[in-house]
Amino acid sequence: MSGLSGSHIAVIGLGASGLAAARLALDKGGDVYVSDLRIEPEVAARRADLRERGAQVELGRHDIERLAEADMVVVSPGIPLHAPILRVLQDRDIRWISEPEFAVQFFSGPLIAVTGTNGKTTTTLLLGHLLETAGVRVGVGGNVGGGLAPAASELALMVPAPDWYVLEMSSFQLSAIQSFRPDIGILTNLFPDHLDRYPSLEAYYADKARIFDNADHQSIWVLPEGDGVVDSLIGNTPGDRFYYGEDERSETHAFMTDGVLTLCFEDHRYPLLEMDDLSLIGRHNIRNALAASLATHLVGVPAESIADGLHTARPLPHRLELVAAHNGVVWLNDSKATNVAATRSALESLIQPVVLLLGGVDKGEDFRSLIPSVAHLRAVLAYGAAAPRIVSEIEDAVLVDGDLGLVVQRAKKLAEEGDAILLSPACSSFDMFDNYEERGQVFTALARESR
Ligand code: UMA
Repeated sequence: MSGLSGSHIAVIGLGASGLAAARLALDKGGDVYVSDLRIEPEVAARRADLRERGAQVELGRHDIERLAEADMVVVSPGIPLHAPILRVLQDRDIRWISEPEFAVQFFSGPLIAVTGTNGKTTTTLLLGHLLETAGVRVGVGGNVGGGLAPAASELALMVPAPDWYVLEMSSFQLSAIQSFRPDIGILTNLFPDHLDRYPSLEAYYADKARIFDNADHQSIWVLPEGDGVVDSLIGNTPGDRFYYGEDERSETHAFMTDGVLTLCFEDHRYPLLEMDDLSLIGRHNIRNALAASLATHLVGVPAESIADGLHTARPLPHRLELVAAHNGVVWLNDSKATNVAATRSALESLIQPVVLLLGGVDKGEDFRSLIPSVAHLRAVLAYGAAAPRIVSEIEDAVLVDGDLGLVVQRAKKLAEEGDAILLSPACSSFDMFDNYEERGQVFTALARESR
């Protein structure tokens, strides 16, 4: 764990990642320069905090000469490649790294990295819970956000240091790694997403595949069984592969059999938990639980302890979360579903008729691929910026021109006893909300007022 004294560290972006990276760099003795284009009070408050710790912080601009003279440039994941500042860095042949790449240099133990289009936060936090249940001291964080877990750099400051680190990695964070190498890597699934940021699906998948960059024969990979896209992405990457899936196959080490989540190693079966006893709703959460259980076993945790952890696992906010139930109607908040695949998973997990609330920022995805899953729909209510395209692509979808309150009123009128009213927007929330958490909180409040 080398110190940074005498090194000039530049950090671009003063959101959660930038703040964490700057604090870590200061803690290691670095000479830190942070810049962010925003000047709002929340960013100014972070500037004051960092200045007190000895950093130079500039808001409203990026000083390219300061960046050019830095020994290391750490870039926040939310800054897209086409951002002017990154174009200037490229023109000046100035390399940068992502915040987790910076952080892992100061990790003092083995690392499990979780990536994929959907389920990575649930899998990451469930994995942390299973390891903690087994008495493993674990540092969990990364892309998680939403106040659920810290950025990677904060884990590098934990005292005492954890035995294991678990990081959720987004494609944005993976796009700027160098030596990042997980001891165990989990790739949950791959579906189209972030098409508003990537020029093509292949470019998005290529960033996901960076998790394999520094693999060697000691690497361990936990993968969904029978996923052609994942298999094509991992190719002949070195390391041992362990598969999970709902069905028992010759090569699966974690699967469902007779409704019981089960591990199988060297032909020995370890039953873990009845599916109905898992508090996380939906088939996709069964898969997430199988992935987390398999990785936990590969750390060396016995099946009995994994079973205890699964038993006490609790659902996460905004992920198919039951937030209200009255007059025979259940209200489900799936606000974290910011792409079509996530919404499809939610619909496939429900058996009752559904009033589906869809809409938000149009990220360019094809809503028609929802149609096979909309068979048991009472109604589809489309709102927000993407609504016109949703209505054009999904027959019988109704455009509701107004805020979420208006949409909820319409949903309440349409729902019948035994139905579910599901907010699973398949879009980002930024046209009406600060983030998916706020969208979920507003929906939850509206649901609870709708007695
Ligand atoms: N900025 C500049 N110059 C620019 C552009 C932006 O200074 O040219 C500044 C902005 O003003 C802003 C900051 O850079 O202050 C942007 O930082 P950010 O968007 O990376 O925000 P963070 O708070 O650091 O959050 C990021 C992740 N956000 C994104 O990847 C968009 C958070 O994931 C993550 O929790 C956090 O780092 C900690 O690691 C959120 C997310 O939505 C949950 N992730 C996406 C997803 O999960 O789908 C990838």
